[in-house]
Amino acid sequence: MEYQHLLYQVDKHIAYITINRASALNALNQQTLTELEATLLEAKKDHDVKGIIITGAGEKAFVAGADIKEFVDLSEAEAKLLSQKGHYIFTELIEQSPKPVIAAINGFALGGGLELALACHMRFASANAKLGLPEVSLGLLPGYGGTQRLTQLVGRGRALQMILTADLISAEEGLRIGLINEVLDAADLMNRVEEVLERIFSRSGTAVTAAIDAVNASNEQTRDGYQVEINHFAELFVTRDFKEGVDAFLTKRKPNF
Ligand code: CO8
Repeated sequence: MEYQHLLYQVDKHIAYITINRASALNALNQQTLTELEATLLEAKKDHDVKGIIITGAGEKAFVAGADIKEFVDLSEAEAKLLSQKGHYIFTELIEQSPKPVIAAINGFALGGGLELALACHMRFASANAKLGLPEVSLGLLPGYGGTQRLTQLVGRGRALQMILTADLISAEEGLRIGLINEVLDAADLMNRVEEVLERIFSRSGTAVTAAIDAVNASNEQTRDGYQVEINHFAELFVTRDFKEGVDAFLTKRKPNF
């Protein structure tokens, strides 16, 4: 399928979703959000896809936020609908994806762009990346989950400092405060993310999915994360992957999941 603002391709079990609006530093307009939803659904149902990388086209930006130019004429009701649409995509299709989703942050990740990265399971950044939630400088606050997910990742004090000052931080600072998993030279970014995914693919897919769900439950009010972990742990005992993993360990060979 052809997309106007996204590139989508699958290679070696990885779905690559590249936000491609270089003229607006890959800002997420409504059309891009709709296309993001479509590609995520495509990746979800494709049995060949085992993991997803989200990145931005070009060398300057991952995603420089929601498209500010589209905000001008939005009513309160329309703003709410748009925020809800973003929440649905970021929470249900990215954070709750049974397949690992990694953000390869290749430049500016601002506002809704950083919120997109925050919804991913991991964030790897190039050394030139700049991160921030500058919404209060526009008279807004983060509207795609940033107030919650940034707080969960870096703690209340640091989240409030970033959100209230609207200041941008470097990738290195992001690494220091736990927002970024690893910082890499731009030329090495994609290779490293692919390497991490390949490592995950060598593990039990069933167990990986269960682990994502159990970790997600730690931040949910409607589920007891400890109970979710206990349930998944017990369920995994009857899977083929578990029998294979234990047998491989006992017979000193590599597992074949
Ligand atoms: N929206 C629309 N256009 C953008 C955006 C954006 N977020 N960011 C950059 N652009 C456009 C610029 O307008 C410019 O277009 P043009 O050439 O037509 O004037 C082009 O991209 C290049 O940008 P600059 O010339 O500004 O490039 P610089 O290198 O000088 O600056 C910056 C780069 C610092 C990234 C600067 O572009 C910037 O500050 N951008 C805005 C960043 C921002 O404030 N992002 C947060 C937006 S708000 C948000 O994300 C809310 C999320 C919650 C949504 C809830 C839905 C209801």
